[in-house]
This record gives sequence, C-alpha cells and structure tokens, in this order.
Amino acid sequence: MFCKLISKTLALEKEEEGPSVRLLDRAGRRGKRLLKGGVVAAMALVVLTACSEHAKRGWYPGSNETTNHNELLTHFWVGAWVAALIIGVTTWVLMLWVIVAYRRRKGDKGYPRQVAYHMPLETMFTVIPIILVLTLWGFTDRVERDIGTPVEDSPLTVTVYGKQWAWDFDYEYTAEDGTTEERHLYGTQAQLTGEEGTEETLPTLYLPVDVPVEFQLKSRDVIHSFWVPAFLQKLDMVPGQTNRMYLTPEETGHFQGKCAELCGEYHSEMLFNVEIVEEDEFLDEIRQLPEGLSGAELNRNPNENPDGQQDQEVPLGDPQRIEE
Ligand SMILES: [Cu+2]
Repeated sequence: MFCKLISKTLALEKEEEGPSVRLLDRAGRRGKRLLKGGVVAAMALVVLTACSEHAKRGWYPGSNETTNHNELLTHFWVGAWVAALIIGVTTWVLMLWVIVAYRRRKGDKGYPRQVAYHMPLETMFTVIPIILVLTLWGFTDRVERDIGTPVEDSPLTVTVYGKQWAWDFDYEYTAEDGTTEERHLYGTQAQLTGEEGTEETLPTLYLPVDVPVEFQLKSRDVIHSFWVPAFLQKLDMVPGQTNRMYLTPEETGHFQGKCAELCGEYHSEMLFNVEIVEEDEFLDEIRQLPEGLSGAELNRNPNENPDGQQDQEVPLGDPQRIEE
C-alpha cells in the first residue's frame, strides 16, 4: 500500500515536472535494489538466529515445560519480537530508500516539491499505527487473562512475605489422602561474601511438580517483587495488599528467585532458591519446618499489624506525645 502511494506521488511528480522524470526513474530503481537488499538481510537474520534452540525461545530462561504458562508466554514474547522486527526493518528500509533516492543532488535548487496535506498518506500514517497498537494490546490482554485465571481447587497455597531483605514462606497443603499441612519458613538474608556455597544458605521454596499452586504475595514492610526468572512471571508485593499468581510447575529442577523491585540497601541480596520436586519429597521437606503459619505478626507497619501496634509505647500520631 505504502509503495503504491509513493509510486502515485512519483507519477504526479513525473507529470508535473517533466524534466526530472529520468532522475526519478533512476532513484526508483536504486530504491528497489535497496528494498530487496533489506528484505534479504532481514530473512538471513531470522534464518541464522533460528539455528539455536535458545534463540528460538527468544533467549528466555527456563524451558517451555517449566510451568504451564511458559509455552504461551514464550510464543507471545517471540511473536512480539518477530512483529517488531518486521515493522522495524520495513521502516528502516523505507527510510534509507527515501534518504538515498531523494538526496539533494548537484545543481538542485530550492526546496523539493512539498506533499503536505496528502490525505491518503496522512490517513495511512494514522491508521497503520492504530492497528499495530490495538493488535499488540489485544494479544497482551488475552495472554494476561489466560495466565491470571484463578485455579479454584488448588491443593497448595503458598503465602510469600517479602521483607527487607529476605523471604518468609507459609505453606498450606492438602495431600491426595486428605491430610493437611500448615508449615512456615522464616528466611534470612543472603550474605554475599564472594565465597562459594552462599546459595545453600538461601531460603528455599519447595514446590511439588504437576500440582497447581496459588501464590499469595504480601510484604512485611516496603514494596518488593516476587520473581522466579524461569517462571517468566513476576508480581509486586505491596504492604497491606495481597497479589495472587497461579501456576503449575511441570518439570522438576532447581531454579533461582529474587526480588525485582529496588527495596533498599541490600535489595541485591534478597535471593531465594526454588526446588521443584516430586510430591513425596515436597512433603518430606515441608514436614521438617515448624508447624503453623507465620502470618502477619512480623509485619513492620503497625497499621497492618494489630499485635505489633499493642507493642508500640505510644500509638503513632498521638498528639499528647508531641506536647510532652
Ligand atoms: Cu525486595
């Protein structure tokens, strides 16, 4: 469509400016050569990068099987890049073509012919971006709805508390035989000394493979963000609010987790391990943890923590305190 419109404009110029017809023809031929070169280069890029398995997944961590959402998220990511590359390369080639083909030549005088208020062109420049943005929005919305759909009967709920600068995990699990477990882990901050072995000291989140899990994400103090890069999802943890994430791990393995929201001095040491294991091993591991849930008692903000508020000598904002 774009080329048609440009050709029409050129045809107009040819009619109106007879002497420059040959010049424009030459420019057109060069432009076509440039366009062909650009398309070949773009195709070569796509073919070359398709060689590696890692590249096929857009250099995403994990694999398509790590969770039940990974395949969809990976397709969306790669699809968005392919669309962006096609649009980007087309735009760059057209820009280069115009820059080269219609450059100022020896003997040219004054301004070139101005084509402002060219209605078909103006309409195209408005309509195409709107279609692109709406298409991207449509796909994004569909994927977000898909991965955000609550799992109604999830046997495992893990409440994750972000805190400066570690993690607490509360497990509520109903096994297949109907027995329930409520366990908790108070995580401590990583000490990054540069020595090997730090990873073993990090708090570890255990998850059973092929069991849908509901994460309830909370914070004890400031805003954190729960992020296991291999799960391709992250969500903020906001004090006084519960955000939820639903997924099913589909392959066993060891993964890394971290905080993805700058939350203070030791944000970079706010790390944890994720172990996806068979259900038996999961039960063995969580049964070694203290019984019960950690709950909100350790929350720093007294307004979010009634028990903590009683411990304060003077309630926050008490005017009598200021008078004394
Ligand atoms: Cu944090």
